[in-house]
Amino acid sequence: MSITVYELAGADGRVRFSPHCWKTVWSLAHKGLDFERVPVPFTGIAELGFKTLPVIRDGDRTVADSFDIAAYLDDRYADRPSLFGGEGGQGAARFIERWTILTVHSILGRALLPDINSCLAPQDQAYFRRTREARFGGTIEAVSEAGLKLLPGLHDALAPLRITLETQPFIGGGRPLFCDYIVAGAFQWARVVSAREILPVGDPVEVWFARMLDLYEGLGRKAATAAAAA
Ligand SMILES: N[C@@H](CCC(=O)N[C@@H](CS)C(=O)NCC(=O)O)C(=O)O
Repeated sequence: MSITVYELAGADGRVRFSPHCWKTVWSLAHKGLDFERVPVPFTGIAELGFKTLPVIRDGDRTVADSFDIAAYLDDRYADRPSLFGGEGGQGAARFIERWTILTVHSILGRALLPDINSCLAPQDQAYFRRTREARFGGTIEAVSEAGLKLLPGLHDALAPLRITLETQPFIGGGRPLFCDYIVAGAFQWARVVSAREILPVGDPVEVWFARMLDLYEGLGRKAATAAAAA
């Protein structure tokens, strides 16, 4: 039976921008599982009985949170390619998750606010503006302006990732693991909502991200972008 993944979507349901949902979509593809992707607007999440997405339904099991979903999939489908490469890999992936949120999301999540807002349906825009302006303490335009000034700093902060990817094709080593999906989810978020160049062409991180987009028959690369959907 196919697994259902509920994914955050824009006004055009094909536009799937959530970094956390991308982690789950790539995880399901990594496991070689059949899955159906269901678009959900911000204001539709509560109707599902959850506060955030992604959420998966696998038969009678419902699992929320991208990291918990990956752990569930590795446990339930242990005979399929591992997402963590074992318990130590799961611990290390937790570090990568925290690092990504503190280093990458903290900047992109500010800089991209107006881009995210513009791809949402009107009722979602009102919700998004209200919740994000309360969270960041300023208008989404002002927070984004400050966030955009932090982008050069993001380039510097990516140095450990950059030098790692100079000597191995994936963060997971010779093959992609969940830790790769964690970081790639953040750059896919930017790629779907904005035409802005976040990773300079030829940078080892950009070369790795291109490799990530090509995985699973170009699953990430084929994603509808807000610009193409407009
Ligand atoms: N730790 C969670 C975070 C999930 C999360 O924050 N999802 C966002 C979308 S990227 C969400 O659903 N937000 C709903 C809201 O802000 O109302 C995970 O990894 O799944």
